[in-house]
Amino acid sequence: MANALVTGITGQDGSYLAEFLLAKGYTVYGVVRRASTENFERIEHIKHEINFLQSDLLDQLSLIHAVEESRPTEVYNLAAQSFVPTSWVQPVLTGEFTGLGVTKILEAIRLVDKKIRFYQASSSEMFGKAAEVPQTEKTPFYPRSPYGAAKVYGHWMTVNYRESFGIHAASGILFNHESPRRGKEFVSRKITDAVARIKTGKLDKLRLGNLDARRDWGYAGDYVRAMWLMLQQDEALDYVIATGRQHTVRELARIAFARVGLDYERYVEVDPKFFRPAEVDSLLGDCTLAHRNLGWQPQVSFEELIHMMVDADLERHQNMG
Ligand code: NDP
Ligand code: GDR
Repeated sequence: MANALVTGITGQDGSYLAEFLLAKGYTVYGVVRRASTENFERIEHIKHEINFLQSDLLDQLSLIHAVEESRPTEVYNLAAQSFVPTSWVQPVLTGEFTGLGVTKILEAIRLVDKKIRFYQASSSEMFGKAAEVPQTEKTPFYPRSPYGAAKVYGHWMTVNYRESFGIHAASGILFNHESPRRGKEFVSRKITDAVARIKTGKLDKLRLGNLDARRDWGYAGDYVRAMWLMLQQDEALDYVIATGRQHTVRELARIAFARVGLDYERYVEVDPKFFRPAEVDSLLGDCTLAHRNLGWQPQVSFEELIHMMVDADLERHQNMG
């Protein structure tokens, strides 16, 4: 059966993709970087089924070794410094992980075996100050953060290795996707975790930034299926993956608080500390191409997603006592 190599396997998407690939019968190899404390919370339940390889996006040789050792038919590059605000604090490091890291993996593939199929985790943040609504594969990029700019570079390198060396390299332009495994600094999880803490008497107020920002939010479990589908096609292309529906942060908060019978207006406060130097006000994706070519469409609605996240956080906080 096929081998798959996944970078970013300890992250939200990596954990869902690993589950998905294992269920399909793949032998899964996961790139992990050494930490003083093991960071396997999201993959605890499947870690005995994964072959871990120590490597880092900053370290070219370790990536070549990872590809040589795993002999994959498919490589999924999910690793990145993925939190937009941190990219203003550490712009150079973000460029090295999120941008140049892509080239390092592509080089490893080119050296070891050009027949390996490659998936790059591109992002709707590349559209930034969006030139049109909704955004498609043809919408020009206008990134608004060092993170977005680094993703644009990684995206174009993926296209270039496809066109220059004939590598089956696909770039998934994924819009925001969330789950109970989302990092707690991202707005959806920050809200659902706070709802659970407020409900269990551990927190009084929730401080947020721009409540009017609009995003096209989907469920991570649906989105990893799209990644895999892209690598099963005869021709590698770029695909927008989105729900085609948009909500504000305010609506997200309202639905999350309402799930436990609370009114968000009593608990949410705006704190300018969370405003960004340049905001991406509005993103909305059009996934017609993915629907047509991949037969992909999202299965979990926005409300179901937020309810799922609130329920999981509430259960966790109740069990913690
Ligand atoms: P997470 O932040 O949850 O996970 C990021 C992963 O990257 C972690 O496993 C992390 O490892 C790893 N990583 C970071 N730096 C390095 C490095 N130098 N070397 C090796 N591994 C590293 O992100 P998500 O799962 O949410 O996202 C997956 C990918 O998809 C990212 O590239 C993200 O930018 C992109 N994306 C995400 C979207 C979303 O809405 N979730 C939308 C569009 C794109 P560690 O555990 O050691 O920190
Ligand atoms: P984003 O996700 O920047 O879109 O990037 P995030 O959840 O951080 O922000 C979404 C929107 O919410 C607004 N916002 C807040 N955001 C955070 N984190 N904390 C707050 O308190 C807060 N208040 C309001 C933000 O200003 C923003 O407009 C995510 C990441 O997963 C990227 O890696 C990925 O590429 C994109 O989604 C698509």
